[in-house]
This record gives sequence, C-alpha cells and structure tokens, in this order.
Amino acid sequence: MNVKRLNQEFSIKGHVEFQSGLGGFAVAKIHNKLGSAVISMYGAHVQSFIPASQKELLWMSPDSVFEKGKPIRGGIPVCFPWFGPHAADSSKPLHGFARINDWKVHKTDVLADGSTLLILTFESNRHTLQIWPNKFEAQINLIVGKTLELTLTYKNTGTEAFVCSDALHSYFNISDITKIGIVGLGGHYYYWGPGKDADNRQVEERLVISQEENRRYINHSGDCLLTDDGWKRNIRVAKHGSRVTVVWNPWIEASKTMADLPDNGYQTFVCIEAANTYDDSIMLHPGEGHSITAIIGVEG
Ligand code: TA6
Repeated sequence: MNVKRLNQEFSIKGHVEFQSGLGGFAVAKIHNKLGSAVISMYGAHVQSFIPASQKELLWMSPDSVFEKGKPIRGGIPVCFPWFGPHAADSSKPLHGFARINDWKVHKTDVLADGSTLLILTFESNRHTLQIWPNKFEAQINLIVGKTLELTLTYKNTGTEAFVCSDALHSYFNISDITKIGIVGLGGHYYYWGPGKDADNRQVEERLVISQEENRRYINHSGDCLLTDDGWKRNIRVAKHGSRVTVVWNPWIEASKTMADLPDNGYQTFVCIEAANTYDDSIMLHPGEGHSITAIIGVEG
C-alpha cells in the first residue's frame, strides 16, 4: 500500500503519520507526549525510539543499505523463523526472512495513557514457502510511550508441526563501548558464537566489553540493565517469552569486514537481544502460537 493510502486508512492526527523513508520504504512516524519512534514497513523494523526529553535509544548504522532483499543495519531487526544461520542450509538468509520482507499495517490506535499502538502483519506466501515450507501468520504489536514495547506473535496455520527460532535483535545507542556495562547476566551460562560446544559461565555481575563479544546466555529470562557512564543513563531491557539473551559487539576486526558498518561503528552500539534458540527453539503444532516481547526504556 502506498503512503497516501496508508495515511488515509491509518494515520492519527498528533500520533501516527506515514512517510516515504530511505530506500523508498514506507515508514510510520509516531509522535506523542511520551515519546517518538520510526518504524519501517520493510521488516517491521524499528529505526528510532526517543522517549520524551531523552536521547535516541537505538543505534542505526550510517552505512546501512535500504534495498529490497537486504537487511537494515541497526535499530531492531526481527529475526524469524530462525535466528542466525539456517540450521541445514547456510545459503538461506541469515536470521530468517521476516526482516527482508514487507509487512502490512493492520491497525493503529491511541491507548488510555497516551501511548500509540501500531500493529503490523506478515504471513506465509508462495515466496516464503519456497524458502521455508511452513504456513504461518506473524504479527508485531508496537506500543510507543515512555517505553517501547515490541511483541512478535507467530502462529502455525499449517497442518504439520514446525520448529523455529527468533530474536528481537536490538542495537542500543551508547556514548562509548568503553563506558558501558550490562547488569543482569551474572551467574548465567552462555555459548560464544553460533556453535553450542563450549559452556561458559559469567562470574562478574556487570559485563564490560573490551573485545568482540557474541554471547548467547541460555535459561535467561530476566531483565538486563545497560549502564552508560558516559551519558549517565541506564536503559532497562525487559522481556517476556524469551529464554535466551544475546549480547553482541563485533569490535575492531569484525567491524572491518562488514560493509554496512563503519570501521569505528562498534564503539557506539551494543546489541542486547531477546531470543529463543538452541534447546529453547519453539515447536508449534498446528494452531499453536508463541509471543516474544521486548520492553526498552530509560530507568528513573
Ligand atoms: O546476534 C548476534 C549475531 O547473530 C552475530 O553473530 C552477528 O552476525 C550479528 O548477529 C549480525 O548479523 P547480521 O546478519 O545482521 O549481519
């Protein structure tokens, strides 16, 4: 649907307006007294979230491409129906295909506290069935207020059971990677990188990043607090329906290999991701569904 029709059907004065964004992708611009956000219909990708009187919470790569078939770098990519490389075929899109397809607007609304609701949908079609032979319906509910609440719900609408994995791959905007810490992961076990072979346990309560990190904490369903001493701000990352938390920063060498990331880009973001993968991948019988939610906001 083009921007004019989206505005005719779904804009709400003082809350939601649709515009043509980078790459020509339609974006929803949400603005209310509690905060503002920009969400692309391509990938249902949140590109910006700014609570009232705060700095941007999400990091977007200045070198991101905005092209059909390629993922956007930064913000909140939605990883579904698998997280990371496809288990059996690495030629399939990394992190699934939800983030490289167009989503439809289903509903916009204003909630009682003045926050704004946007609901987007995406379902299996002949293209997705060629890549992944399972019928599904997916929905993303976004509530933009003092916090940003993002819920991905997917249902098995086919006749066979399937297993999938997911992640809300949030990139957080930080003052400097040497000035931040992540609290809430102490004592938890993690795998490093996509492999499942080494069991590591984090001893320290506050994780400080000083090298490439790609930690996947298992059996972790609690909150993380991203403490930023440079900007004197703490971001709470809460979640529901997720048993794996991923912390990723590519550091110096890996950043140089990524064309859509500046060489020094790793200094100003860290990813803290709500996920379900490994033994916590989601098995859905026909008619069953699952929801994963991330809630992010500034503490205090
Ligand atoms: O969540 C961490 C991770 O899976 C890393 O392994 C790294 O590849 C990152 O995501 C980015 O993936 P992308 O496909 O967006 O380049």
